[in-house]
Amino acid sequence: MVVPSSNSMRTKKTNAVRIPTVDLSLERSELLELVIKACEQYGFFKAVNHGVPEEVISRLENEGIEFFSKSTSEKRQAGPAAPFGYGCRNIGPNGDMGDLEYLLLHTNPLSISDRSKTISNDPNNFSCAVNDYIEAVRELACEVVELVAEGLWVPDKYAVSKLIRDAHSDSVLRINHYPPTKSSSKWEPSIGFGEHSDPQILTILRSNEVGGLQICTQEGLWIPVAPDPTEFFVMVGDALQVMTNGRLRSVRHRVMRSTIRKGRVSTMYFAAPPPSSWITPLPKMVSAQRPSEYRPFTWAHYKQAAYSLRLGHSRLDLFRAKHPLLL
Ligand code: GA4
Repeated sequence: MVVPSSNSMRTKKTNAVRIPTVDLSLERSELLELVIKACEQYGFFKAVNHGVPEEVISRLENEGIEFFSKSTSEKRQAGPAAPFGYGCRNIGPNGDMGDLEYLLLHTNPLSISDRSKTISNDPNNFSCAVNDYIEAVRELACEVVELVAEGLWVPDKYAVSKLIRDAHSDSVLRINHYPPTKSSSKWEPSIGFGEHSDPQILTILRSNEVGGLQICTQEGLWIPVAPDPTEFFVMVGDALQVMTNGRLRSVRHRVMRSTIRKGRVSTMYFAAPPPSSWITPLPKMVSAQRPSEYRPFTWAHYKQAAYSLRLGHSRLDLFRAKHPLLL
C-alpha cells in the first residue's frame, strides 16, 4: 500500500512498494552494493542479521515500558525534555505537537547516570540497560557507515564512523511511546510525529510490533513500514547526505496513529559527530564535474539551525552552496 504525499492524511491503495531489506551477513561485495542502492534510492532499509543480542533489546524496551506506565506526576519529575528528559506531546522547542510521550537522552554515560535518578526507581539498572543498548547500536551504526564509505570507494573507511565513536560525539537516544487509541467509527488518523528528516548522520530505529512509521519516497509517496520487533531500520540523516555530497539522501518520515489497543514503543539512536566537527562532503565525493553542493558548517551550527525550525521544514537548503538568499 502506498500513500500519496499530500496534505490529506487519508490513504489510497496503489502499487505495493517493498522496503529494501539488507542481510548484514551477506558476502561483502554484494552487501556493499545493496547498502548503497538502498541508501541512494530510499535513504532507508531494514537490517537483518544485525548481531545485536535480543536480551539487550528487551532489557531497554522493558525499562521504557516500566517508565511510561508510571503516573503522570512521576513521569513529569524526569522532564521537561529541554533538551533532555521526559516530554509529552510537545516536540522540540518550536511548538510542534504529536500524539506521543518520550524520553530523550544524551548518550554520554555521565549524562545517562545523572538522568536515571529521576527516571527509574532502580537508576543503576536503567543506566546499564541504556548503556548496553547504546554500545550495541553504536556498533551497528558504525558498521553501516563503514559499508557506505567502502561502497563509495572512500579511501578512509573510518572517515565517518570515527566521528560517531568519538568520546565527544553528540549522539542521542530517544524512546517514544504512542499510547493506544480508542476505536470508534468517527476516528480519523492523527499525527504521532510529524514529517521530517533526522539532522544527524544515521538513525538506528527499532519498534515493538505496533506500526505507524511511514517513509517518503523521492517521488513523494508515503510508504507504511511494517513493524518488525526483532530487526532494525536504518535511516540516512542530513549530515550523511552532505558528507556524500547528495549521493545518499536523508529520508523524510513520520508516524501516523491508527486504531490500536496497544501502544507503539520505538527506540531511535541518532548517531552524530562531536559539536565542533565540520560537516563537509568527503573529498572523494567532490570533483570538477560534481562540485560541493554545500557550504562547510559545523555540527553545532547545523543543529542550531535545525532546532530553530519547525518539523517539516528543510534545513539543508539553508546550507546549499548556491542558496539564492546567500548570493
Ligand atoms: C528529529 C530527530 C530527533 O528525534 C531529534 C528531534 C528534535 C526534538 O525532538 O527535539 C527536533 C527534530 C529532531 C528536528 C527539528 C527540531 C529538533 C524537533 C524539532 C522541531 C531529537 C533531533 O535531533 O531532531
